[in-house]
Amino acid sequence: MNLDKFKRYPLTFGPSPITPLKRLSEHLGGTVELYAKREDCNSGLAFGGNKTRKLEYLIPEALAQGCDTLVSIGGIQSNQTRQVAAVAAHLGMKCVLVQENWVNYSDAVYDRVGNIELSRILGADVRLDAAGFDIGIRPSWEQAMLDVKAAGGKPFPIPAGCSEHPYGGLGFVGFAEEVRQQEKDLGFTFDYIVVCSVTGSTQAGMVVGFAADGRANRVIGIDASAKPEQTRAQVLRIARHTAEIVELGRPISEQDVVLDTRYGGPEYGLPSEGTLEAIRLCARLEGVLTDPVYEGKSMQGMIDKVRNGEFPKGSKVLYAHLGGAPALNAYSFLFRNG
Ligand code: 5PA
Repeated sequence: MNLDKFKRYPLTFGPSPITPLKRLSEHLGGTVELYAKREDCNSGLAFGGNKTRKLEYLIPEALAQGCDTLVSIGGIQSNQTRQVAAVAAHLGMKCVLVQENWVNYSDAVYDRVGNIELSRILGADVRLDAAGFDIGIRPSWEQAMLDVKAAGGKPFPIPAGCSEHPYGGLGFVGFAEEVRQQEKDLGFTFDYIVVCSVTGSTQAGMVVGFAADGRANRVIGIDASAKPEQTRAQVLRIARHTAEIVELGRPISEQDVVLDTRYGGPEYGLPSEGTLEAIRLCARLEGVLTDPVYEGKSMQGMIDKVRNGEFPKGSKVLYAHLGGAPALNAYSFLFRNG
């Protein structure tokens, strides 16, 4: 496998820390050891998160092409768009963000606080669009690109979650390489890696990265799209493409992609009671915040799997904390009583 041949523009602090989730592990019976890799605090650029790691491999392309405007897309409380806005500011570039109506939720200030507030403060041109949830390529995003060109700018398109970009999977191939290094210092290896999946390139990159040491199917994706067939197909497609460009040396098969579909409901962006319980439990036992759209669902999935005995006794499980806490403000009604 060869990841080093790709240029990487540093936007993160370096390797993100791995910390034990001791009290949560004990609370769940102590039969499984839980750890978290903290992508949620991987950068000083507007709190970072999984997109910041992905963008490290996209930005060299934007610079090489002489682009002056990053154009991206997401829901109103998208973490992706907030991270793109921060990276654009950091690089002295402009930023246009299409924010669609992906979520059937409307706290009074849903389109004012949290991620979208931060993107506006970061100077992005934020455009609200009425279109609903879809992880594919959107007309509104293509229109934004045409607008930048018409105004004499040079846009660099960054698709939803960076996922459809040919280099979208590279960042999380790097995540696996980083984990292998950290395992040497820790003196043990992880049996499972739990990751939230929506647009797919986070899990796809991990599948390829961990395939290099035989752990592809130990990456347990937890679907948060509530459209799992689409997400699964996208993970598989991106993993296959990424495996080819990093020269993994073996094809990625259907069996390499594990996606648990039990926790994505009731819909994308809306938490179930179980998700809210998991958010509170992790916060109160560990002081670690997760959000109702993504990480709360993967936290719920991990906790539920431990409770059901789905991880063999003695397993060491690594929870990939991908960020997302800035969206919590937009869901204040759900937490009005804690
Ligand atoms: C997101 C995505 P993938 O999209 O790579 O599958 O990652 C899922 C994910 N956790 C997990 C957090 C905190 C995320 O933000 N967010 C999107 C966004 O617009 O923010 C791409 C959907």
